[in-house]
Amino acid sequence: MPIRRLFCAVSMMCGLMALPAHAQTAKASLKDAQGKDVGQVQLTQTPHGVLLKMTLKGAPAGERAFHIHSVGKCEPPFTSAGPHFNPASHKHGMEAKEGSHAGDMPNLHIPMNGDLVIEIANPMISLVKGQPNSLFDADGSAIIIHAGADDYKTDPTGNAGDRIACGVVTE
Ligand SMILES: [Cu+2]
Repeated sequence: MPIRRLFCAVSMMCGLMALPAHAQTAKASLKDAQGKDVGQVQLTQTPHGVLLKMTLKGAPAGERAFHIHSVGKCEPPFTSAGPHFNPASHKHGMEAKEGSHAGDMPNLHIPMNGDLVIEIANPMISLVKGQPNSLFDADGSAIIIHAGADDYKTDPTGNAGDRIACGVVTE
């Protein structure tokens, strides 16, 4: 359609026009192994991946790994959530040449009072069902916080230690 093409050429509106009327969203409620609420994550689909906004309250202070894992099941000690979300079968870690997993994200630095709000864009994941990198695949997905920091290179775990909080990604 030539008119639309011309519109695209002269205006940023072209990309916006391709978006659905309502941006797709998802959420996850994080709980620790005792079932205590630790925080909430809001996920919003963008044209360039997914924006995650996480609000932690009373979380354990320290430097901690923050990942998306491949199974939407959070039964303590949260091994039920499976390995990192990795639909492209890459190696772990943003420092790995053959990396990284779609579920790899930067470490959290939780302050002494345990309260933290962060926003992070993950360009490697999608909320759109049917996409190869969709969090809503057959077995779902979960967001995990670990006891230790991710070293950004040890395959496949980042040497991040135990899983201390988990939240299933839901619509
Ligand atoms: Cu993890």
